[in-house]
Amino acid sequence: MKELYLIPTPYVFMGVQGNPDKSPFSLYGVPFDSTNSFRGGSRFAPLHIRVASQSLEAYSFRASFNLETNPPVDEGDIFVVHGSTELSLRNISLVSEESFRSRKPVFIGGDHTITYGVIEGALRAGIRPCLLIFDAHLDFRNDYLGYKFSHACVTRRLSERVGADNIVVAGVRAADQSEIKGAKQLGLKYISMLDIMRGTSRDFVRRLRNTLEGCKQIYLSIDMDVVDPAYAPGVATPEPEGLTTSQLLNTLYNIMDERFIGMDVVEVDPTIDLSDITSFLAARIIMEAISYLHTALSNK
Ligand SMILES: [Mn+2]
Repeated sequence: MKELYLIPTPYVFMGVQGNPDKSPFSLYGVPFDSTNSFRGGSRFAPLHIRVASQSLEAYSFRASFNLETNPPVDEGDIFVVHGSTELSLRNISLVSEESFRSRKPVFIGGDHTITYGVIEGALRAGIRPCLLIFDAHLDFRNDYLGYKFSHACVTRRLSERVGADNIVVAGVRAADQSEIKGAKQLGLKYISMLDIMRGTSRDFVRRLRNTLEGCKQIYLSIDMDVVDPAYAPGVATPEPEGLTTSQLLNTLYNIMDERFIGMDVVEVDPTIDLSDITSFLAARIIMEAISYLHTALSNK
């Protein structure tokens, strides 16, 4: 059924197609950027990230795992309707619902609003996950310029579906006072960049682990703007003073376990990127995260 909403792409992730009987991971491009508040272009990210992934070595030093021995299945791009958030979210949720029933899906955005469609699908598949969101922005406004499905409101919309207290946002350094007030009122958990910088990397990992302790299933959403613009300049809305590449990968390696059911990487904008730096980093993050999960699943 989900094939109806998927378009095969000329490039597959890493250049090798996975075997669905062997790999539990499925990849989907989601080239949707209509809700961007500042500048659009993330619709081109799935293509650029796939191309970048083909030149990266598949071996993860942290996980001691070579993803080329068992690559994810690249199922193509979800059919989105530019200009219609409603129809696009519907298609995303149809694909994600079916995928969550038997696979661990990985979505390549697109702007951050796609996560809402993904989680709609998860809920329909009977999954009610905790959400771990890496993002420079709290994205907790009720609306942005009157629009409720702006990418600047995605955490708020998600909180209405899974409960604010089931969400933790890490790396936050951009929010207005009303968002912080709302987050405190509704019990949204967040770890600011200032908190991260004031402690050690172990403190950060410990805090995330404690926050996620009661979660049976966890969905990971990485907005690439959580990374410092020095490492990830090609994002729609960059914010200075972010995580380094190593901080992000070390943290993921230390927290990802068998409870992680899927993930997305969003907000890369290749039209303003330099030498595809941000696409290469996004590809590396996806490869590393899948490798960490392979290790976690085999150690279970
Ligand atoms: Mn963001």
